[in-house]
Amino acid sequence: MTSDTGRTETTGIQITKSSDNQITMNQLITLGEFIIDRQAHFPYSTGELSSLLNSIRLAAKVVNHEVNKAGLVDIIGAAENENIQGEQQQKLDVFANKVFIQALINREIVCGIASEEEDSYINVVGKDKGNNNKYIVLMDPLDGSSNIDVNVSVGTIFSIYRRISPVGKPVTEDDFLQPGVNQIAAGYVIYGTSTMLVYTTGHGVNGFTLNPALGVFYLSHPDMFFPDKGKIYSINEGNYRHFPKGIKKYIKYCQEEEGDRPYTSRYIGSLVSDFHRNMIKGGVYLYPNSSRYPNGKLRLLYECNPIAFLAEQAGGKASNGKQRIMELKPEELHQRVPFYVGNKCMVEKIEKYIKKYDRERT
Ligand code: P6P
Repeated sequence: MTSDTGRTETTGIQITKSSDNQITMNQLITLGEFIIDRQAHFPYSTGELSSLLNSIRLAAKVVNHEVNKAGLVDIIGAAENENIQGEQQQKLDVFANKVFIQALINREIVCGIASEEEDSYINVVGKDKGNNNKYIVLMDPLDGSSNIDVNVSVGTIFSIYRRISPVGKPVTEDDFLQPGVNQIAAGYVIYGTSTMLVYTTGHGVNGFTLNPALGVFYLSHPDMFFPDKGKIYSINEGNYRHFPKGIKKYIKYCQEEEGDRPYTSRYIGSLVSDFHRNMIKGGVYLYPNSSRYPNGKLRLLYECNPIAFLAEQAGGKASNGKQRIMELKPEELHQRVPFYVGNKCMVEKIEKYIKKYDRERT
């Protein structure tokens, strides 16, 4: 069937008609084909990274199926327990965590896994009790899950490193406490009006949209890049009174009538959704430190570092207000940091305000 736009809904072949009625056929690329095609970027790759990304692709489809029908079955709502963050675990949180862990273990391609929903990291032992795999994965299996009950989009965030401890031995905490600059790949799945998988391996950012009828992700957003300027700021202004003075001053700057301002305030309360919109439309996401979260709320290892990798690959910037996020040396698995990510010029403006007003306080 060919719709008006010329895109066939079954084979993924896109047929477009030019003004002089020339027909051009562009084969829509599936995520699987793209991963194989880009494997060439890793000359020494044994295909393990491709297999790892494919296991994430599979898990994303399984979680998407549940997220999309959460309103119909008793999987919405809070699970009985809390995670290490002291946050009420939503049933879908627990489900998504299990699905991603199982998908990664089944493929026997990782040696370790860390998750927001797990108190400590998981040492993955292969069938032969050894484990010669070299990759570890850190993830937030379902970020923004408090939004599930109100049908607001949520996401999965993942970050991939090579282990630094000896192959064949159990993984160590140091394998997980690597700075973000060591990431091999990072990405997110956004379960929104459509489900997308967006990832980078250090060669740009590419977005794939799921065709739910076929269960296939197609390349829909090649080479994603921040617009030159951004006019959106995303922050929970309900915490205004707790913010550092520099952030209060930046918020007022965004609201002033001057030049291309006032900016637009957009805050979904789901990092993946706010970041995804800002990367496409231009904007900045802020989660400052505050009296409630003295070190910020977002977790360095499996929220800030992967999003920072994507942001930098898309021409943006990610900072804790003073330093590049990806150069921070992690101290512990669930470490929180202040987080500012988006258009480079917007993040740099925030850093200037923080520097100016921090100095005034001292
Ligand atoms: P607040 C979700 O819990 C999350 O980690 C991010 O996805 C989101 O941006 C932020 O916290 C929302 O936090 O305090 O504004 O509700």
